[in-house]
Amino acid sequence: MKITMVSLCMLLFPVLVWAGTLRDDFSDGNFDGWTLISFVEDGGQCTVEKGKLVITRFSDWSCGCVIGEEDWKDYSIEFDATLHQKIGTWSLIAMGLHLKGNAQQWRNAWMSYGFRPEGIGAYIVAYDHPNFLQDVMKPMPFEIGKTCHLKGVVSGNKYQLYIDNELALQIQENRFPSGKVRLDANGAVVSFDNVAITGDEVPDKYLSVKPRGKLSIVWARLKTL
Ligand SMILES: [Ca+2]
Repeated sequence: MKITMVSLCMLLFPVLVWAGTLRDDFSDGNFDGWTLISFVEDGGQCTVEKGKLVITRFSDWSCGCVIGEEDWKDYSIEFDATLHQKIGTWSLIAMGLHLKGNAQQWRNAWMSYGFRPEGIGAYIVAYDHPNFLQDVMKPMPFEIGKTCHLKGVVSGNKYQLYIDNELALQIQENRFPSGKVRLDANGAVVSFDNVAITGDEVPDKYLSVKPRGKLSIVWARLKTL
């Protein structure tokens, strides 16, 4: 019977794909697993304060933390974010989806919420350095110091931005078939918390587990079975 069940599992395994969720609430005091990248070399700053990821960017270009793999296709990323201080002309909470390239030549669908010269609101930019392939805006109220819930979803060539669980904007763009994920601050001090990335290629992982935390104990027990 055991052999039958094992054979069945082996047969089904390639067919069934479970979406994984990568979570980080920064409660362990670090952003291990993420890579800090600034668009320009004069940099920005990233710290973890009171269990939140805080990205500070003193100029208009973005500074961000990147995670994931270049072959990630359909996924969503959601998080709580607060813009604490407006510094630049562009002061934004932002994220990059289907990110490829190095820090100086990024290409991605870039979604943001906050202040730009055009006004206050939600934006999606399809960006292939140095070209803006698409740039769409929706005016929306925005408040400094207020926490909002942002969600970016990519499904095939469709990119959607949700703000506080309402669909704010969407675009179709065929030029970014897959890529990593980035959290950004633009000309602002922004804190991020409760990040969850879900997708078929995304591993099931909680990044704030301390070395001697629960998961390590479970893993140790599994290995002794
Ligand atoms: Ca961590």
